Amino acid sequence: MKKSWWKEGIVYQIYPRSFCDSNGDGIGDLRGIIRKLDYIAGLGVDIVWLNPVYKSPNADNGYDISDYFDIMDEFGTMDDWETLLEELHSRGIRLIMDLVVNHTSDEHPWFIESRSSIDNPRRNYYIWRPPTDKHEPNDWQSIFSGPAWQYDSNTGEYYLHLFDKKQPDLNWENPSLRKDIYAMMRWWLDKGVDGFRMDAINFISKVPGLPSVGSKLPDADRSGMQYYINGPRIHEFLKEMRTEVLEGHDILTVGETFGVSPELACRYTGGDPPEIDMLFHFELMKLDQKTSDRFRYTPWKLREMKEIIEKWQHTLHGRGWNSNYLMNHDQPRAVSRFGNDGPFRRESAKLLATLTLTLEGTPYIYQGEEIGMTNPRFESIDDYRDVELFNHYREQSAKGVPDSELLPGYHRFSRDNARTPMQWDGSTHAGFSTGTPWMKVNPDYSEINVHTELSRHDSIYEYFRLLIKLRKENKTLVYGDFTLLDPGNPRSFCYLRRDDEKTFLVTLNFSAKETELPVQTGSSGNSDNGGWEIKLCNYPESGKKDIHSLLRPWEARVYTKI
Ligand code: TEU
Ligand code: CA
Repeated sequence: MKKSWWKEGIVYQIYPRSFCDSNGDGIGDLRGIIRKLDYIAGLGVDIVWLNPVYKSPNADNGYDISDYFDIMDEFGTMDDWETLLEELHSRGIRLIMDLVVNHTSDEHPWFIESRSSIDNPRRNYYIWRPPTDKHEPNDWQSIFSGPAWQYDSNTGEYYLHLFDKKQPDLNWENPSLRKDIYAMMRWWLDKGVDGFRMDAINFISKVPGLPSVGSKLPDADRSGMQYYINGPRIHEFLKEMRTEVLEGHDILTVGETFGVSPELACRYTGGDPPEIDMLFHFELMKLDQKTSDRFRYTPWKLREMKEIIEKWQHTLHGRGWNSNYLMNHDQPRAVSRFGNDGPFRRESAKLLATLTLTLEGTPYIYQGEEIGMTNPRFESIDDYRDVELFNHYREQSAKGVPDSELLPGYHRFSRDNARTPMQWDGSTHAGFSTGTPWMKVNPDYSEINVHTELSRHDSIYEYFRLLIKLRKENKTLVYGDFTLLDPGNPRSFCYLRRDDEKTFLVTLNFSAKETELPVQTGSSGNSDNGGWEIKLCNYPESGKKDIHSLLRPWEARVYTKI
């Protein structure tokens, strides 16, 4: 297997709007990030991924770009961005930028021209269709609720928007559009960026003719997704991007790809060179969300989580490359979702970190994960900020669904769960801003914040640091193979990571009950430890001398074979 820095590296994701506000306007910014670089570097991460910082009217917090070549006013200037890049590089940290090229803002000059007349040269930069029987051209549904088409009275046609109506989809069938996108990517590479996280990248090729779903399919399939996910020309476009832009650059590319199987992931990430280096799949994110209703909870079992992880670890081993994440800016807080944000918050936050950082594939840590931040439970819809939620709310309340029925779903699944301001200390607004934050701080900030965390010798932050160090010092944890132990066990998740040199054993108790280990690792007071030496444990007495045969509630341990 080919080795590389982006396989061995660890990524820290920053959502700039919510990270740190340097000038008191309530919005996080680039200067704020620069202030916190030693904090980030202290974790031992090597790569920072920034969510979009380009000019944007912020219908979807920067995922609606109006100028690819400039920085959003609220976040600062291009000079600030250059300083950030320099300061990261001087600490040995690389920077990857979000690349949003499935759509732009409707305020992008291309779209303004495109909508101006049917024969404008930019008309075909977007996807326009005349009405069908005075209605939408087809029955596709927007990912953010409602039809995926918006009527424009100026020319009497509809344009396609898979996301909000302020995010018109670009027409990748048009070679001039592709040329302009590639030129923009080269421009950022010339500025020194170290890679791209490609937003919704497997949505860019739509099935020609844009067929309607029709009424035959069951409800879950009515979105039209089957006509644009991994569409007919996706591999061709990515290969073209590789030749036109990426070739000759030593960078990291990661695709955000909803609806990809492990086999397909091998096709995307397995070539030489690969189409994209790695991708984010959504199978774990669907564990507790199995219906087409984004805000409906479905119970999940640990066994299912183990099956998914095992399948991805096995299928991609030697044939592609994984990326591992338990949350990001679109997902609930991992500790509230997969852990225990009550009495075992600290233990379970560390346990989840152990999982992310001991699998094959590149690990991604999202801001606040390293201090165990939790989902807020806002009591009023007005406290939320996300366009996805508001569009859903508008649709549902128009149908007469009361707030009290909608709030539990929002508490659990709103993307704003991950977007509340970073909790730096116990002062007003958690030290995020001296002004009024753009979104309320989670009320638990007086207990959960960086300052309190760093003052403890057993902090979650420190545990992340130790795990990262362990991974860096042991390439077995990066490249080794994966064997699941005791797959049917409903409470524990245990596995081996192995190569020619070393074997690691990871044991995770995903429950508040004591659980037996599937492997003989010796017991308290017993010198026969089965040849296992403990390297890391999320309980204070680190277990070095005292090796229990039972895993305590939410206990995580990493052993190595001696
Ligand atoms: O997300 C794309 C996407 O399809 C999902 O993550 C979707 O947001 C999720 O299933 C919830 O419905 C990306 C970005 O990560 C997201 O923040 C943007 O809003 C979206 O693209 C549009 O650019
Ligand atoms: Ca600010």
